[in-house]
Amino acid sequence: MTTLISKIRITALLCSISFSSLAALAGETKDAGGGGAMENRIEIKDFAFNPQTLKVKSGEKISWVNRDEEPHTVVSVEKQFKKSSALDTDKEFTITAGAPGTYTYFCSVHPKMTGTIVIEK
Ligand SMILES: [Cu+2]
Repeated sequence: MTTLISKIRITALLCSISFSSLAALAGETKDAGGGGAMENRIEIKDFAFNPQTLKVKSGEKISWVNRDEEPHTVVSVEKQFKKSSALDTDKEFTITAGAPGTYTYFCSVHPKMTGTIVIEK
């Protein structure tokens, strides 16, 4: 019984650690070290996706984060990945890069906002 409780405690501790390192990562770009899956981040700011074109390898994660006061969405033009819900300020949307190819996407609230993901093997 005591071991179970200490396991739970350790898990809770680990969770809080990974949460704080995530928070630390949020303010930085890549190169934070620590290993793990590389995260490719696209910032949505001033009604634009930045970077406009992102190259990733299949299997990597891609996250969008909205830095505008307006809600935005991420929708694949050819429905190649699940669309996001409306992202409020500082909300994130993450997908895992699938089959190699070029994926264009847009914001369904502001269809002039477009971006491209190039997935390589
Ligand atoms: Cu938008």
